[in-house]
Amino acid sequence: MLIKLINPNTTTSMTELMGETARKVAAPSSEIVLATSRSGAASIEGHYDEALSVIDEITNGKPADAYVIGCFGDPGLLAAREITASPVLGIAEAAMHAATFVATSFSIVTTLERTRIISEHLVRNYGMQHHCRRVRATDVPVLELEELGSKADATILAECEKALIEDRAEAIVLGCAGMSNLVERLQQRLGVPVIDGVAAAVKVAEAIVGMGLRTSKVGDLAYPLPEAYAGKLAEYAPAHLKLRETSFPALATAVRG
Ligand code: 2AL
Repeated sequence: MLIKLINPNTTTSMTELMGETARKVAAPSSEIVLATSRSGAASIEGHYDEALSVIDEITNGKPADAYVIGCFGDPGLLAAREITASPVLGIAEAAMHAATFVATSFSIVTTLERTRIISEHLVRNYGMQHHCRRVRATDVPVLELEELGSKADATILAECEKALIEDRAEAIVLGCAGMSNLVERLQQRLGVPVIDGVAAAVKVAEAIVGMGLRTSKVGDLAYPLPEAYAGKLAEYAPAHLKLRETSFPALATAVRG
């Protein structure tokens, strides 16, 4: 099974970090292909940075059996689901669902205050209000997570500890793909499940593909209508995109991967 893990920001070191996490948890029969956005922001920390950040990488290269969007804002998730029938997983959605399988409540620990607000929107969009106790910002910028010797790890640990005490959270969801290497250490220190969305999305992708499921093309996730696009975005007109195949593979083929 081919799973394409897309880092929607342009920082290749973060893609490598996510790749390590993904390959650690992937089934032996899964091949993880990494992609870094070729245009856009070095880190995604707001709505503007999110726009169109993943479309190029969904339509570029060999079609995959599933795609994972490796950014906690789940940028472009529904747009991506429109332009391919292969399942597309966002790491925030996957992480929140995974958390509900191992705890009745969780808190999200993320990066900046503005990202905290975006995560709150996602909690509501995904119907997770009953499970998510609180979204907590650490004021750690995304790229600081990569800096050796920064205080980022200690700050995140301290915020997770507050979540357990003040929110009475039973699990922690990490609110940035750049935190995926912290899971084991945090879990040991905190003694509760710590969920990283990259790992969660890869495993959910394997499960969904293994069940022979594809994105529904009968409603709002149908392929985009052939609208005319003008100006700088003309090359993104649906007519110019390489839309991916529509067929539903037999279950046996999907499982064989
Ligand atoms: C992220 C993330 O996961 N990657 C990125 O560039 N920004 N999310 C975040 N919550 O800060």
